[in-house]
Amino acid sequence: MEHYYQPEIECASREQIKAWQDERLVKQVKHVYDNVPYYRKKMDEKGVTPSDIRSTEDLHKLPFITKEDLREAYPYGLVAVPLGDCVRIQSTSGTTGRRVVAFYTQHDLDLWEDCCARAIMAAGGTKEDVVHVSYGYGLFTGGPGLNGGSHKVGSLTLPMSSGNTDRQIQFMTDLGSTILCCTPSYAAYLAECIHEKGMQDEIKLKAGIFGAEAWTEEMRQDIQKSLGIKAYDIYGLTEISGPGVSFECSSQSGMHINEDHFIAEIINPVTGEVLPEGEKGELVFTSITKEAFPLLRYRTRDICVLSREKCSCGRTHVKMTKPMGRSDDMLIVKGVNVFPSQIETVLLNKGYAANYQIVVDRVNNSDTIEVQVEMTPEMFSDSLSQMAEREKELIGALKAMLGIYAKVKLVAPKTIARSEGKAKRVIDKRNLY
Ligand code: DLL
Repeated sequence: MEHYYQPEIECASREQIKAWQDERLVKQVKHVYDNVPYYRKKMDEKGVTPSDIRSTEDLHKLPFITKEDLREAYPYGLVAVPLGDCVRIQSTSGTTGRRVVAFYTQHDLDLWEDCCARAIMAAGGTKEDVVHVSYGYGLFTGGPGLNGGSHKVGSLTLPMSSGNTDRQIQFMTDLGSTILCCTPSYAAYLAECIHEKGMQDEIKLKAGIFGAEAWTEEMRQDIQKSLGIKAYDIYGLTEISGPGVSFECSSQSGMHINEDHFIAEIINPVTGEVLPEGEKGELVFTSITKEAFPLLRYRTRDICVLSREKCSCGRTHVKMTKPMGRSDDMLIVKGVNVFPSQIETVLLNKGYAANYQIVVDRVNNSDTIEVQVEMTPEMFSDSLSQMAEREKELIGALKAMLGIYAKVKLVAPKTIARSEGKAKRVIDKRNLY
Protein backbone atom coordinates (compact mmCIF):
# COMPACT_ATOMS: atom_id res chain seq x y z
CA MET A 1 0.00 0.00 0.00
CA GLU A 2 1.36 3.43 -0.89
CA HIS A 3 2.17 5.99 1.75
CA TYR A 4 -0.57 8.50 0.99
CA TYR A 5 -3.42 6.12 1.26
CA GLN A 6 -3.80 6.56 5.02
CA PRO A 7 -6.15 3.80 6.19
CA GLU A 8 -5.42 4.48 9.85
CA ILE A 9 -6.96 7.91 9.25
CA GLU A 10 -9.28 7.41 6.30
CA CYS A 11 -10.83 4.20 7.68
CA ALA A 12 -10.76 5.19 11.37
CA SER A 13 -13.77 4.43 13.56
CA ARG A 14 -16.41 7.11 14.00
CA GLU A 15 -15.43 7.39 17.67
CA GLN A 16 -11.81 8.02 16.71
CA ILE A 17 -12.79 10.64 14.14
CA LYS A 18 -15.01 12.40 16.67
CA ALA A 19 -12.21 12.35 19.26
CA TRP A 20 -9.82 14.00 16.77
CA GLN A 21 -12.44 16.57 15.85
CA ASP A 22 -13.31 17.40 19.47
CA GLU A 23 -9.71 17.91 20.46
CA ARG A 24 -8.75 19.91 17.38
CA LEU A 25 -11.86 22.07 17.47
CA VAL A 26 -11.22 23.20 21.05
CA LYS A 27 -7.64 24.12 20.14
CA GLN A 28 -8.64 25.85 16.93
CA VAL A 29 -11.35 28.00 18.53
CA LYS A 30 -8.81 29.25 21.05
CA HIS A 31 -6.27 29.92 18.29
CA VAL A 32 -8.80 31.96 16.32
CA TYR A 33 -10.15 33.82 19.38
CA ASP A 34 -6.66 34.78 20.48
CA ASN A 35 -5.36 35.78 17.06
CA VAL A 36 -8.23 37.03 14.88
CA PRO A 37 -9.80 40.18 16.37
CA TYR A 38 -12.43 40.18 13.62
CA TYR A 39 -13.80 36.79 14.68
CA ARG A 40 -13.27 37.45 18.40
CA LYS A 41 -15.63 40.41 18.02
CA LYS A 42 -18.22 38.18 16.37
CA MET A 43 -17.94 35.66 19.22
CA ASP A 44 -18.15 38.42 21.82
CA GLU A 45 -21.27 39.81 20.14
CA LYS A 46 -22.84 36.35 20.36
CA GLY A 47 -21.71 35.97 23.96
CA VAL A 48 -19.60 32.87 23.22
CA THR A 49 -16.17 32.31 24.72
CA PRO A 50 -13.65 29.60 23.81
CA SER A 51 -14.44 27.80 27.09
CA ASP A 52 -18.03 27.27 25.82
CA ILE A 53 -16.70 25.06 23.04
CA ARG A 54 -15.78 21.69 24.51
CA SER A 55 -16.69 19.33 21.66
CA THR A 56 -18.34 19.21 18.23
CA GLU A 57 -21.72 19.24 19.98
CA ASP A 58 -20.99 22.89 20.83
CA LEU A 59 -20.14 23.87 17.26
CA HIS A 60 -23.59 25.37 16.66
CA LYS A 61 -22.88 28.03 19.30
CA LEU A 62 -20.22 29.65 17.09
CA PRO A 63 -21.10 32.43 14.66
CA PHE A 64 -20.92 31.75 10.92
CA ILE A 65 -18.36 33.28 8.60
CA THR A 66 -19.70 34.32 5.20
CA LYS A 67 -18.26 35.62 1.95
CA GLU A 68 -19.33 39.10 3.12
CA ASP A 69 -17.06 38.70 6.17
CA LEU A 70 -14.19 37.74 3.89
CA ARG A 71 -14.82 40.82 1.82
CA GLU A 72 -15.01 43.06 4.86
CA ALA A 73 -11.84 41.63 6.38
CA TYR A 74 -9.96 41.68 3.04
CA PRO A 75 -7.07 41.19 2.70
CA TYR A 76 -5.43 40.41 6.08
CA GLY A 77 -8.29 40.59 8.59
CA LEU A 78 -8.77 36.84 9.05
CA VAL A 79 -5.12 35.80 9.10
CA ALA A 80 -4.33 34.07 12.40
CA VAL A 81 -0.52 33.96 12.34
CA PRO A 82 2.16 36.62 11.83
CA LEU A 83 2.52 37.32 8.11
CA GLY A 84 6.14 36.31 8.39
CA ASP A 85 4.96 32.73 9.05
CA CYS A 86 2.90 32.61 5.84
CA VAL A 87 4.60 31.19 2.77
CA ARG A 88 1.83 31.23 0.13
CA ILE A 89 -1.23 33.08 -1.08
CA GLN A 90 -3.88 31.61 -3.37
CA SER A 91 -6.92 33.43 -4.65
CA THR A 92 -10.13 33.02 -6.61
CA SER A 93 -10.53 34.77 -9.92
CA GLY A 94 -12.96 37.25 -8.43
CA THR A 95 -15.05 37.37 -11.59
CA THR A 96 -18.17 37.99 -9.51
CA GLY A 97 -16.46 40.81 -7.63
CA ARG A 98 -15.83 38.52 -4.70
CA ARG A 99 -12.11 37.95 -4.69
CA VAL A 100 -11.05 35.61 -1.92
CA VAL A 101 -7.44 35.62 -0.75
CA ALA A 102 -6.29 32.66 1.36
CA PHE A 103 -3.03 32.34 3.27
CA TYR A 104 -0.95 29.25 4.06
CA THR A 105 1.92 28.39 6.37
CA GLN A 106 4.25 25.59 5.26
CA HIS A 107 2.30 23.27 7.59
CA ASP A 108 -0.97 24.29 5.87
CA LEU A 109 0.50 23.56 2.44
CA ASP A 110 1.65 20.13 3.63
CA LEU A 111 -1.79 19.22 4.92
CA TRP A 112 -3.49 20.50 1.77
CA GLU A 113 -1.15 18.46 -0.42
CA ASP A 114 -1.83 15.39 1.77
CA CYS A 115 -5.54 15.83 1.04
CA CYS A 116 -4.86 16.03 -2.71
CA ALA A 117 -2.58 12.99 -2.47
CA ARG A 118 -5.42 11.05 -0.85
CA ALA A 119 -7.66 12.06 -3.77
CA ILE A 120 -5.13 10.88 -6.34
CA MET A 121 -4.66 7.55 -4.53
CA ALA A 122 -8.41 7.09 -4.25
CA ALA A 123 -8.54 7.41 -8.05
CA GLY A 124 -6.01 4.59 -8.29
CA GLY A 125 -2.88 6.76 -8.54
CA THR A 126 0.53 5.33 -7.58
CA LYS A 127 4.15 6.35 -8.06
CA GLU A 128 4.04 4.59 -11.43
CA ASP A 129 1.52 7.07 -12.81
CA VAL A 130 2.04 10.09 -15.03
CA VAL A 131 -0.27 12.75 -13.61
CA HIS A 132 -1.22 15.37 -16.19
CA VAL A 133 -2.37 18.52 -14.38
CA SER A 134 -4.35 20.82 -16.67
CA TYR A 135 -5.95 22.91 -13.94
CA GLY A 136 -4.69 26.47 -14.04
CA TYR A 137 -1.51 27.18 -12.08
CA GLY A 138 -0.95 30.48 -10.35
CA LEU A 139 -3.44 32.07 -7.99
CA PHE A 140 -6.08 29.39 -8.71
CA THR A 141 -5.74 26.48 -6.29
CA GLY A 142 -6.40 23.70 -8.84
CA GLY A 143 -2.93 23.42 -10.39
CA PRO A 144 -0.80 23.92 -7.26
CA GLY A 145 -3.00 21.61 -5.15
CA LEU A 146 -3.02 18.60 -7.48
CA ASN A 147 0.63 19.23 -8.36
CA GLY A 148 1.63 19.00 -4.69
CA GLY A 149 -0.56 15.95 -4.14
CA SER A 150 0.92 14.19 -7.12
CA HIS A 151 4.45 14.83 -5.82
CA LYS A 152 3.47 13.32 -2.48
CA VAL A 153 2.16 10.19 -4.17
CA GLY A 154 5.46 10.06 -6.03
CA SER A 155 3.84 10.16 -9.46
CA LEU A 156 5.58 11.72 -12.41
CA THR A 157 3.88 15.12 -12.51
CA LEU A 158 3.21 17.05 -15.70
CA PRO A 159 2.51 20.68 -14.70
CA MET A 160 0.69 21.52 -17.94
CA SER A 161 -1.60 24.25 -16.60
CA SER A 162 -4.61 25.12 -18.77
CA GLY A 163 -4.77 26.10 -22.41
CA ASN A 164 -2.93 25.20 -25.62
CA THR A 165 -4.98 22.09 -26.26
CA ASP A 166 -2.79 20.81 -29.12
CA ARG A 167 0.22 20.84 -26.82
CA GLN A 168 -1.78 19.12 -24.08
CA ILE A 169 -2.66 16.27 -26.44
CA GLN A 170 0.89 16.07 -27.73
CA PHE A 171 2.34 15.72 -24.21
CA MET A 172 -0.41 13.33 -23.24
CA THR A 173 0.49 10.96 -26.06
CA ASP A 174 4.29 11.48 -26.03
CA LEU A 175 4.68 11.04 -22.29
CA GLY A 176 1.90 8.54 -21.74
CA SER A 177 -0.18 10.49 -19.22
CA THR A 178 -2.31 8.09 -17.17
CA ILE A 179 -4.27 10.43 -14.88
CA LEU A 180 -5.80 13.68 -16.11
CA CYS A 181 -6.65 16.47 -13.67
CA CYS A 182 -8.74 19.38 -15.01
CA THR A 183 -12.25 20.82 -14.97
CA PRO A 184 -14.88 18.44 -16.36
CA SER A 185 -15.77 20.92 -19.10
CA TYR A 186 -12.14 21.01 -20.24
CA ALA A 187 -11.96 17.20 -20.09
CA ALA A 188 -14.99 17.06 -22.39
CA TYR A 189 -13.32 19.51 -24.77
CA LEU A 190 -10.04 17.60 -24.73
CA ALA A 191 -11.97 14.41 -25.51
CA GLU A 192 -13.68 16.16 -28.44
CA CYS A 193 -10.32 17.32 -29.84
CA ILE A 194 -8.69 13.91 -29.34
CA HIS A 195 -11.49 12.27 -31.33
CA GLU A 196 -11.30 14.91 -34.05
CA LYS A 197 -7.61 14.16 -34.46
CA GLY A 198 -8.40 10.44 -34.45
CA MET A 199 -5.90 9.99 -31.61
CA GLN A 200 -8.13 8.14 -29.14
CA ASP A 201 -6.08 4.95 -29.49
CA GLU A 202 -2.85 6.77 -28.70
CA ILE A 203 -3.77 7.98 -25.24
CA LYS A 204 -3.04 5.91 -22.15
CA LEU A 205 -5.29 7.66 -19.68
CA LYS A 206 -6.96 5.42 -17.11
CA ALA A 207 -8.50 7.97 -14.75
CA GLY A 208 -9.50 11.60 -14.48
CA ILE A 209 -9.86 13.79 -11.38
CA PHE A 210 -12.34 16.46 -12.32
CA GLY A 211 -13.81 19.23 -10.24
CA ALA A 212 -13.93 22.98 -9.53
CA GLU A 213 -17.34 23.28 -11.20
CA ALA A 214 -20.68 21.53 -11.23
CA TRP A 215 -21.04 18.53 -13.53
CA THR A 216 -23.70 15.92 -13.80
CA GLU A 217 -23.70 12.14 -13.66
CA GLU A 218 -24.61 12.15 -17.36
CA MET A 219 -21.52 14.22 -18.14
CA ARG A 220 -19.43 11.72 -16.19
CA GLN A 221 -20.76 8.87 -18.35
CA ASP A 222 -19.97 10.83 -21.53
CA ILE A 223 -16.40 11.63 -20.48
CA GLN A 224 -15.77 8.08 -19.27
CA LYS A 225 -16.95 6.69 -22.57
CA SER A 226 -15.13 9.11 -24.85
CA LEU A 227 -11.79 8.91 -23.02
CA GLY A 228 -12.09 5.29 -21.90
CA ILE A 229 -11.36 6.21 -18.29
CA LYS A 230 -12.92 6.29 -14.83
CA ALA A 231 -13.84 9.88 -13.99
CA TYR A 232 -13.64 10.88 -10.32
CA ASP A 233 -15.09 13.99 -8.76
CA ILE A 234 -13.02 16.23 -6.51
CA TYR A 235 -14.31 19.18 -4.51
CA GLY A 236 -12.82 22.05 -2.64
CA LEU A 237 -12.73 25.79 -2.26
CA THR A 238 -10.01 28.35 -1.83
CA GLU A 239 -11.33 29.55 1.52
CA ILE A 240 -10.95 26.07 3.04
CA SER A 241 -7.63 25.25 1.25
CA GLY A 242 -8.46 24.31 -2.35
CA PRO A 243 -9.11 20.98 -4.10
CA GLY A 244 -9.11 17.88 -1.90
CA VAL A 245 -11.50 19.02 0.81
CA SER A 246 -13.40 15.96 -0.45
CA PHE A 247 -12.89 13.42 -3.20
CA GLU A 248 -14.43 10.34 -4.75
CA CYS A 249 -13.25 6.78 -4.22
CA SER A 250 -13.70 3.66 -6.35
CA SER A 251 -17.42 3.51 -5.52
CA GLN A 252 -17.98 6.85 -7.33
CA SER A 253 -20.94 7.59 -5.12
CA GLY A 254 -20.22 10.84 -3.35
CA MET A 255 -17.06 12.47 -2.05
CA HIS A 256 -15.37 11.61 1.25
CA ILE A 257 -14.68 14.75 3.27
CA ASN A 258 -11.28 14.75 4.96
CA GLU A 259 -12.83 14.82 8.41
CA ASP A 260 -9.56 14.85 10.28
CA HIS A 261 -9.09 18.38 8.89
CA PHE A 262 -12.59 19.70 8.23
CA ILE A 263 -15.85 19.44 10.16
CA ALA A 264 -18.86 19.56 7.86
CA GLU A 265 -22.38 20.68 8.76
CA ILE A 266 -25.50 21.11 6.65
CA ILE A 267 -27.71 24.07 7.46
CA ASN A 268 -30.94 25.54 6.25
CA PRO A 269 -29.64 28.40 4.05
CA VAL A 270 -32.49 30.67 5.05
CA THR A 271 -32.66 30.17 8.82
CA GLY A 272 -29.12 28.96 9.55
CA GLU A 273 -30.54 26.03 11.52
CA VAL A 274 -28.39 22.86 11.53
CA LEU A 275 -30.12 20.04 9.64
CA PRO A 276 -29.96 16.32 10.44
CA GLU A 277 -27.83 13.99 8.33
CA GLY A 278 -29.49 13.10 5.03
CA GLU A 279 -31.23 16.44 4.58
CA LYS A 280 -30.38 18.77 1.73
CA GLY A 281 -28.96 22.16 2.64
CA GLU A 282 -25.97 24.48 2.59
CA LEU A 283 -22.59 23.01 3.38
CA VAL A 284 -20.65 24.69 6.20
CA PHE A 285 -17.01 23.93 6.98
CA THR A 286 -14.84 24.43 10.03
CA SER A 287 -11.14 23.90 9.37
CA ILE A 288 -9.60 22.40 12.50
CA THR A 289 -5.96 22.00 11.51
CA LYS A 290 -5.14 25.11 9.51
CA GLU A 291 -2.83 27.68 11.04
CA ALA A 292 -2.83 30.74 8.78
CA PHE A 293 -6.42 31.03 7.58
CA PRO A 294 -8.60 28.94 9.88
CA LEU A 295 -12.24 29.61 9.11
CA LEU A 296 -14.85 28.53 11.67
CA ARG A 297 -18.32 27.65 10.35
CA TYR A 298 -17.71 29.01 6.87
CA ARG A 299 -20.86 29.07 4.73
CA THR A 300 -19.89 27.67 1.33
CA ARG A 301 -23.22 28.41 -0.42
CA ASP A 302 -22.92 24.93 -1.97
CA ILE A 303 -26.07 22.86 -1.61
CA CYS A 304 -25.64 19.15 -0.92
CA VAL A 305 -26.47 16.18 1.32
CA LEU A 306 -24.15 14.37 3.76
CA SER A 307 -24.17 10.63 4.30
CA ARG A 308 -22.38 8.36 6.75
CA GLU A 309 -23.56 5.16 5.11
CA LYS A 310 -20.91 2.46 4.91
CA CYS A 311 -18.80 2.83 1.78
CA SER A 312 -17.59 -0.17 -0.21
CA CYS A 313 -14.07 1.32 -0.33
CA GLY A 314 -13.69 0.99 3.44
CA ARG A 315 -13.26 4.71 4.09
CA THR A 316 -15.31 5.94 7.01
CA HIS A 317 -15.16 9.69 6.41
CA VAL A 318 -18.55 11.24 5.76
CA LYS A 319 -19.56 11.58 2.11
CA MET A 320 -21.11 14.61 0.43
CA THR A 321 -23.14 14.43 -2.75
CA LYS A 322 -22.05 16.44 -5.73
CA PRO A 323 -23.07 20.03 -5.02
CA MET A 324 -26.54 20.41 -6.49
CA GLY A 325 -25.86 24.02 -7.31
CA ARG A 326 -25.01 26.97 -5.16
CA SER A 327 -27.56 28.77 -3.10
CA ASP A 328 -26.31 31.98 -4.70
CA ASP A 329 -25.94 30.56 -8.24
CA MET A 330 -29.43 29.22 -8.17
CA LEU A 331 -31.51 31.15 -10.66
CA ILE A 332 -34.94 32.27 -9.71
CA VAL A 333 -36.88 32.52 -12.94
CA LYS A 334 -40.53 33.49 -12.75
CA GLY A 335 -40.32 32.68 -9.05
CA VAL A 336 -39.14 29.14 -9.71
CA ASN A 337 -35.76 27.86 -8.48
CA VAL A 338 -33.71 26.71 -11.45
CA PHE A 339 -30.33 25.00 -11.14
CA PRO A 340 -28.17 24.84 -14.29
CA SER A 341 -27.44 21.20 -13.41
CA GLN A 342 -31.12 20.32 -14.01
CA ILE A 343 -30.85 21.73 -17.52
CA GLU A 344 -27.62 19.85 -18.16
CA THR A 345 -29.23 16.59 -17.11
CA VAL A 346 -32.03 17.07 -19.64
CA LEU A 347 -29.63 17.94 -22.47
CA LEU A 348 -27.31 15.00 -21.90
CA ASN A 349 -30.21 12.60 -21.55
CA LYS A 350 -31.43 13.76 -24.93
CA GLY A 351 -28.10 13.05 -26.62
CA TYR A 352 -26.57 16.54 -26.66
CA ALA A 353 -23.05 17.32 -25.42
CA ALA A 354 -22.53 19.60 -22.42
CA ASN A 355 -22.00 22.62 -24.65
CA TYR A 356 -24.76 25.02 -23.74
CA GLN A 357 -25.46 28.45 -22.36
CA ILE A 358 -28.40 29.69 -20.34
CA VAL A 359 -29.51 33.25 -20.98
CA VAL A 360 -31.93 34.81 -18.52
CA ASP A 361 -33.51 38.19 -19.17
CA ARG A 362 -36.46 40.30 -18.12
CA VAL A 363 -38.79 41.60 -20.80
CA ASN A 364 -41.85 43.70 -19.89
CA ASN A 365 -41.38 42.78 -16.22
CA SER A 366 -41.47 39.11 -16.98
CA ASP A 367 -38.51 36.73 -16.76
CA THR A 368 -37.42 34.84 -19.83
CA ILE A 369 -35.02 31.94 -20.05
CA GLU A 370 -33.37 30.70 -23.21
CA VAL A 371 -31.20 27.62 -23.44
CA GLN A 372 -28.75 27.72 -26.33
CA VAL A 373 -27.62 24.21 -27.15
CA GLU A 374 -25.03 23.05 -29.61
CA MET A 375 -26.12 20.38 -32.02
CA THR A 376 -23.84 17.43 -32.60
CA PRO A 377 -22.39 17.28 -36.15
CA GLU A 378 -24.88 14.46 -37.00
CA MET A 379 -27.84 16.59 -35.93
CA PHE A 380 -26.51 19.57 -37.88
CA SER A 381 -27.38 17.90 -41.16
CA ASP A 382 -31.03 17.65 -40.08
CA SER A 383 -33.69 19.38 -42.15
CA LEU A 384 -35.32 22.53 -40.77
CA SER A 385 -38.44 20.60 -39.84
CA GLN A 386 -36.35 18.01 -37.96
CA MET A 387 -34.64 20.84 -36.08
CA ALA A 388 -37.98 22.35 -35.14
CA GLU A 389 -39.04 18.91 -33.92
CA ARG A 390 -35.88 18.65 -31.79
CA GLU A 391 -36.44 22.08 -30.26
CA LYS A 392 -40.00 21.15 -29.42
CA GLU A 393 -38.86 17.93 -27.78
CA LEU A 394 -36.31 19.79 -25.63
CA ILE A 395 -38.83 22.44 -24.62
CA GLY A 396 -41.13 19.66 -23.41
CA ALA A 397 -38.38 17.86 -21.49
CA LEU A 398 -37.19 21.11 -19.87
CA LYS A 399 -40.74 22.01 -18.90
CA ALA A 400 -41.13 18.61 -17.23
CA MET A 401 -37.87 19.11 -15.29
CA LEU A 402 -38.15 22.80 -14.35
CA GLY A 403 -41.87 23.39 -14.34
CA ILE A 404 -41.53 26.49 -16.52
CA TYR A 405 -41.25 27.25 -20.22
CA ALA A 406 -37.70 27.70 -21.45
CA LYS A 407 -37.05 28.77 -25.01
CA VAL A 408 -34.61 26.50 -26.82
CA LYS A 409 -32.23 27.64 -29.53
CA LEU A 410 -30.21 25.00 -31.33
CA VAL A 411 -26.92 26.38 -32.59
CA ALA A 412 -24.30 25.00 -34.97
CA PRO A 413 -21.52 22.73 -33.63
CA LYS A 414 -18.56 24.61 -32.09
CA THR A 415 -20.33 27.96 -31.77
CA ILE A 416 -20.44 28.02 -27.97
CA ALA A 417 -17.09 29.12 -26.54
CA ARG A 418 -15.10 26.32 -24.88
CA SER A 419 -13.48 26.96 -21.53
CA GLU A 420 -10.08 25.87 -20.30
CA GLY A 421 -10.98 26.53 -16.69
CA LYS A 422 -14.41 26.84 -15.15
CA ALA A 423 -17.16 27.00 -17.76
CA LYS A 424 -19.45 30.03 -17.81
CA ARG A 425 -22.89 28.56 -18.37
CA VAL A 426 -25.22 31.33 -17.26
CA ILE A 427 -25.69 34.83 -18.58
CA ASP A 428 -28.15 36.72 -16.41
CA LYS A 429 -29.01 40.03 -18.03
CA ARG A 430 -31.57 41.07 -15.45
CA ASN A 431 -29.27 43.18 -13.22
CA LEU A 432 -31.29 42.24 -10.18
CA TYR A 433 -28.62 43.03 -7.61
O1 DLL B 1 -12.55 25.39 -7.50
C1 DLL B 1 -11.00 24.39 -5.94
C2 DLL B 1 -10.90 23.19 -6.81
C3 DLL B 1 -9.92 23.13 -7.77
C4 DLL B 1 -11.75 22.12 -6.60
C5 DLL B 1 -9.77 21.99 -8.56
C6 DLL B 1 -11.62 20.97 -7.37
C7 DLL B 1 -10.64 20.91 -8.35
P1 DLL B 1 -12.70 27.94 -5.94
O2 DLL B 1 -12.22 28.52 -7.21
O3 DLL B 1 -12.55 28.71 -4.69
O4 DLL B 1 -11.95 26.59 -5.65
O5 DLL B 1 -14.22 27.55 -6.16
C8 DLL B 1 -14.93 26.88 -5.16
O6 DLL B 1 -16.28 25.78 -6.84
O7 DLL B 1 -17.63 26.44 -3.61
C9 DLL B 1 -18.11 25.05 -5.56
O8 DLL B 1 -19.19 25.92 -5.80
C10 DLL B 1 -17.35 24.85 -6.86
N1 DLL B 1 -16.80 23.49 -6.92
C11 DLL B 1 -15.59 23.05 -6.58
N2 DLL B 1 -15.48 21.72 -6.81
C12 DLL B 1 -16.68 21.31 -7.29
C13 DLL B 1 -17.22 20.06 -7.71
C14 DLL B 1 -11.91 25.48 -6.46
N3 DLL B 1 -16.50 18.95 -7.71
C15 DLL B 1 -16.32 26.56 -5.63
N4 DLL B 1 -18.50 20.04 -8.12
C16 DLL B 1 -17.07 25.68 -4.66
C17 DLL B 1 -19.26 21.16 -8.14
C18 DLL B 1 -17.53 22.44 -7.34
N5 DLL B 1 -18.80 22.36 -7.78
